[in-house]
Amino acid sequence: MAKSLYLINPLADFPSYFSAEVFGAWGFAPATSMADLAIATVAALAPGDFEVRLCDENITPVDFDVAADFVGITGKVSQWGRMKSIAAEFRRRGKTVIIGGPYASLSPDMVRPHCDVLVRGEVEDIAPQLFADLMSGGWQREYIGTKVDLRISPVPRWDLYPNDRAVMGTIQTSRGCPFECEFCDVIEYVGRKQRHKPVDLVLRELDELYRFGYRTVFLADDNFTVYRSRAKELLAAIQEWNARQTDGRVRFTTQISIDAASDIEMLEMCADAGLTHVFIGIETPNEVSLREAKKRQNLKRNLLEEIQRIINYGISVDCGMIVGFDNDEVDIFRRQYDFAMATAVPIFSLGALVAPAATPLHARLAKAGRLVEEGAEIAATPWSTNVIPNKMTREELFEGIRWLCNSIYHPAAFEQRMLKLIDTLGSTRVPLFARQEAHAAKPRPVGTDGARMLQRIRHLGPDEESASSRSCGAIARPRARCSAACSNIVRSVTCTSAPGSGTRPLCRTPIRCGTGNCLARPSVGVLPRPLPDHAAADGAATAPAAIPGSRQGALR
Ligand code: B12
Ligand code: SF4
Repeated sequence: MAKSLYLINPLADFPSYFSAEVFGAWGFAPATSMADLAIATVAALAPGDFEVRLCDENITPVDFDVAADFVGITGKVSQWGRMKSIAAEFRRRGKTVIIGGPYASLSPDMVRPHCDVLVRGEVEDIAPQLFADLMSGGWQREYIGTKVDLRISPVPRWDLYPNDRAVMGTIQTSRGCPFECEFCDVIEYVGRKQRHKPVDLVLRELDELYRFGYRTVFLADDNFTVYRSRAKELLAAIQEWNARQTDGRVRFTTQISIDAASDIEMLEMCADAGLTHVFIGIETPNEVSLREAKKRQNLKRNLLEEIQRIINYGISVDCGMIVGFDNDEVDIFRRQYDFAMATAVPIFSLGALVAPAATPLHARLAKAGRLVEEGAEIAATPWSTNVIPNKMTREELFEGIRWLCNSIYHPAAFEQRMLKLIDTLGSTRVPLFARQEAHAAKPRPVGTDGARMLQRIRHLGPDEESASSRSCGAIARPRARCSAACSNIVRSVTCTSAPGSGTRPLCRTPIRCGTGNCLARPSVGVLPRPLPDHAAADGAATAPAAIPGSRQGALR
């Protein structure tokens, strides 16, 4: 007899740079920024005699009355609170709960008591056994997967997913990263030896996403460009694929490391294929901290120049920014601010150094007695950390982050970086992709909502109005080739609660942070010690002129 499986991607425990709570908060239907690949992939591994239903809780509520034999839950550390409560409710109702995914794999001891079946690691090769056991009723308490050969990857079941409410489709073309950043759990989870999906399989997945209406796709790789020859082979195939599409072309976004900037052919091929946006873990301009973190690939290079080179070739950049390394002094907040303002990068995903459970950093700090008692889960909370910093107090760290975040996301500061991006994107070379763009696809509802949000930003206040209208005006100028600006502006309105405040928002935008306070105009955060001459804590309206050393005044 057929069995049924209900697979859930739970809501995150808090908003993040990557989530899309802003849709719901502004009265649009809920949405997610990226379609969840984990549940769509596990669904594809289930044999035909399993009836599978998917629930991405970012889009639809969990149906606790579902008539399913098994409930499967995925999740990252940021979803652990919600994973636990969903599992508890289904178990209370007598369902058999299976938990897998990154968090279950990296923190199995935390997860084990909360499920009936724990699945650790990648499952493609153990899926036949797992599902056969579930079918026969003789399942084990725990399954451990291996580092699989991606040739056996199934095409995800996007036919079961609510595609209309996901901004981007998702494809993982490789797993693993050869670098060894001390704080990174990627290499613990999927390894340092990068494994690659065959090109024809990637194209089949692309066909499928295209069929479901996606015209923006996130390549969910840890480091897309690090194996140069393989990346170029795939890019050539993607470019050809994209040129063949008759109902609008696809834009891609992915994660790369900064070393890609020194390979001009790589930049040209990325941009020509339609890669319009990348995330790069820049982390810090403090070289001593980069060395401490074993972030070798960021050393001995001019980071500002290399970021700008990528932009000049037509690819906009988001940067990861970390403060609180052992070698960071309290002047780091100001140094990071100056660094950010010297770039044409609107979005920085900023956070304190955290020590995820399975990392070398966690082991080193545990040995030194420098982890706070709450454990690694605190690491997933925005503006918090499980690390006891070396050269500042935790209070100084949180105050500093708060100042830094308020400063780089002040509308005038954001505007300055955005205008620079619009002005320089593609200034060295206009990508083939941009030159070829002939036909537009039919707008998707989630995209139309994004455009409406863009229009509303100007009503938040005079600074937002200025930032929004100058940026939009600049995009409209013939010189501008900025395809990324609009989505950057919309993403800037996603924010999180301020450190230590519990309820106060960091920026002036209404988002779902659970407080309802976001519509009030908050004040700029408490200042870190190294900046005594900064604007008074309640001086939000005058902040642009008050940010020491900034050139924002010139924009007004
Ligand atoms: C793409 C990606 C993202 C995308 C997600 C896109 C999407 N919607 O799918 C974005 C950019 C949104 C993202 C965000 C974050 N991410 Co991320 N992300 C990744 C990345 C690079 C790939 C994940 C992926 O798509 N894998 C493909 C799917 C098919 O595989 P999988 O999820 O690994 O699952 C496999 C198995 O675990 C198993 N499985 C999974 N679930 C289940 C469930 C059941 C029931 C079963 C049986 C099996 C099973 O089957 C799959 C196939 O083998 C990984 C690193 C990596 N290489 O894994 C990090 C990673 C998962 N992310 C991580 C983190 C920390 C985050 C953030 C918290 C970062 C932050 N500080 O904000 C946020 C969280 C956002 C949120 N909503 O809560 C950590 C998780 C660590 C942990 N202990 O949980 C990872 C491992 C690495 C890292 N440090 O970035 N991420
Ligand atoms: S480059 Fe990125 S994915 Fe690779 S080890 Fe460093 S942080 Fe992890």
